[in-house]
Amino acid sequence: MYTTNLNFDKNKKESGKVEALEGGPEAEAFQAKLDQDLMVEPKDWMPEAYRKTLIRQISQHAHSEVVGMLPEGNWISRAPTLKRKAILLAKVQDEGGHGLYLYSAVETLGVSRDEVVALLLNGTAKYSTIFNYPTLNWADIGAIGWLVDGAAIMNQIPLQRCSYGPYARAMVRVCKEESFHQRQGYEIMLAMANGNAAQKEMAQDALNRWWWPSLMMFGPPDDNSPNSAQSMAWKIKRFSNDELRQKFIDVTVPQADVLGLKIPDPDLKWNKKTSHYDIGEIDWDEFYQVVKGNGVCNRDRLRARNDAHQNGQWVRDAAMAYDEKRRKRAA
Ligand code: BYC
Repeated sequence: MYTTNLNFDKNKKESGKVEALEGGPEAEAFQAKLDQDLMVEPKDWMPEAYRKTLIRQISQHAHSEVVGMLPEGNWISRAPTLKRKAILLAKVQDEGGHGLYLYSAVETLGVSRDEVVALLLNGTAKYSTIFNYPTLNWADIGAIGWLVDGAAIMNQIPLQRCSYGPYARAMVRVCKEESFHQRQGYEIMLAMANGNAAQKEMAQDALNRWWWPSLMMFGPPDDNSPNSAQSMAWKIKRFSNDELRQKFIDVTVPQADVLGLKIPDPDLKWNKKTSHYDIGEIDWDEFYQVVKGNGVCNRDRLRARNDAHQNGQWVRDAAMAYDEKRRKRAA
């Protein structure tokens, strides 16, 4: 799908070419593309800060997909029926696939997948806070599909129009799959909310625990979001964190009503003037604690990824050995 290891930035240095000066013809061509809503492609000139921002966001997005396999993977062997198990297995595999498209997209920016994965494994790179919360029971799997994938879609649909071509194109397929994921989660919630009293209570408890962390997925409030202004000017982000959070709240509250479940927010109310729901205070201290690595599962998640990386070393070695053999034969 994508070319990998283009290393165009390094090539530029090697061939002695210098970056276009601010306001030079290459910078003007870049800006003209943005103004016309055209996509910037890997071989196009781009400001170094634009490239770095994309590497940061796309690699963190990829890490989130891969780390995001862990909380749900925890329930594959304990899904209540064979059908549920098969569906969950497919969903978790999809998330791994999303990670692969995104790592490929990030490689078009001149960094290798090894480099960005190393930053995840040593705890330097971020991934979504939501995956540092534990999945305690089956209802949590419903809540993740409904709320976490629901929030992810809300954020990712506009990313299909992001100014960087490989990222935007990766999002098209990701969004289609996320839409199935959201429905499978909602359907689990529907079954539990319409089940016996204990099942309904489990569904409510899962909503209580996942609601606020899901709202935090959209990132800090706009007035505390250092990257937003520039990312929006570059058309990487098409909506602000608060705008997307509000859209998510507005579509999700009626879905909770259909389930007969209560959103755990005493201040939640419909605002006739704005035609949006108002909500209570989000606990941003909790968000920053989880970002800093102090969430319930941060350490477990990093340990699991590091173990998987080490245990997979023989696969990478075998692939390299096979490639070497093939090259020799071809030569
Ligand atoms: N968690 O200036 P801001 C999925 C960081 S996975 C952790 O607003 P930006 C799924 C942020 O990185 C879907 N960190 O940043 C998978 C920044 O720190 P740095 C995941 C967060 O980038 C499996 C700082 O806070 N989706 O769907 O303009 C199973 C300041 O924030 C978070 C994506 O990754 C957070 N929640 O906006 C099920 C979407 N929020 O990097 C489901 C792609 C903020 O400066 N990413 N931070 O050190 C984005 O759209 C944007 O990066 C964000 C943040 C809206 C998340």
